[in-house]
Amino acid sequence: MENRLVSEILNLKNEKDAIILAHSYQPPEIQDIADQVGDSLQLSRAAASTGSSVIVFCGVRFMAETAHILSPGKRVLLPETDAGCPLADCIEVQALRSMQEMYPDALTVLYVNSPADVKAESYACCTSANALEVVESVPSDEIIFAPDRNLGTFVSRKSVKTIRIWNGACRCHATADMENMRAVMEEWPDAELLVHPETPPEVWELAHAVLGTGGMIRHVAESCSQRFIIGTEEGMVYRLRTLYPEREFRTGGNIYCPDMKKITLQKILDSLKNLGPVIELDSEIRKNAYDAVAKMTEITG
Ligand code: CIZ
Repeated sequence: MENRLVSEILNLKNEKDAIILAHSYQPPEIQDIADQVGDSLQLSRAAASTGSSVIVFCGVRFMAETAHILSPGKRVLLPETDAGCPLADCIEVQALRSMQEMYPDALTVLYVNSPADVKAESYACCTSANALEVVESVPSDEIIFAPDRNLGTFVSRKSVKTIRIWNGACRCHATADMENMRAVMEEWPDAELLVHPETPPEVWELAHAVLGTGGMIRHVAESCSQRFIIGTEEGMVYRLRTLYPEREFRTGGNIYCPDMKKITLQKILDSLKNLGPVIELDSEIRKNAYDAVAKMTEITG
């Protein structure tokens, strides 16, 4: 059944001039059929640079929106419209505007895990990998950082700027199971614990390094350790095992995102057949959101 679906998807993909992009938090069978697996920004850049006219984005809505923001001439499909992100849903335009009125001298730095219309109200976007660099580079000593409070706290501990932090969080990272993490560490005392900055500060204190998914991949490449405990969404463990089959990886903290698992092989096939559901944005919102993403690229290269 799975083999039949996979060959139908691969045939249709060529027929429809499509490329399949999958986030590292996607289930194994989706990562296996993707043309590229990566973090949200990497994938959006891949969408912009590909010669294919159709992008099947296997991730959650804000990621597919970012791909559309960077490549408006292409058809970006999100195979499951209901694949959302509770962190992105923690913020909306009116509420951000109220905070901006409270701090009129602050510039807004917005984590890419946010809706397109809120990106459009921001000065610059950032990812978990470049948040500190973006905050340090924007021309203001006062910053509104949104929507993730843990990433905001992580940045504020390293920056001398005044950071006004939005009180949002990723439901699955913010509730990382510390007991499970400690138990796995006890079972693998020689392992390095790598955790995501969306986890709370008490988790960082246990960790060898606090990194986004791209940073975790680079860290493993440079480390001499054989074993790693991964404190981010469990899909990342499959990604790391694929990249480094000679090393050992386990999840720590039971971090599982139900939205990331809403995309299935059947939904990808249906999406290719129907060339939908398509991501569409108001053109003014898309343009202003593009400016905020472009500002990040200007800063970080
Ligand atoms: O933006 C991304 O890709 C996410 C959700 C995590 C990361 O650290 O790359």
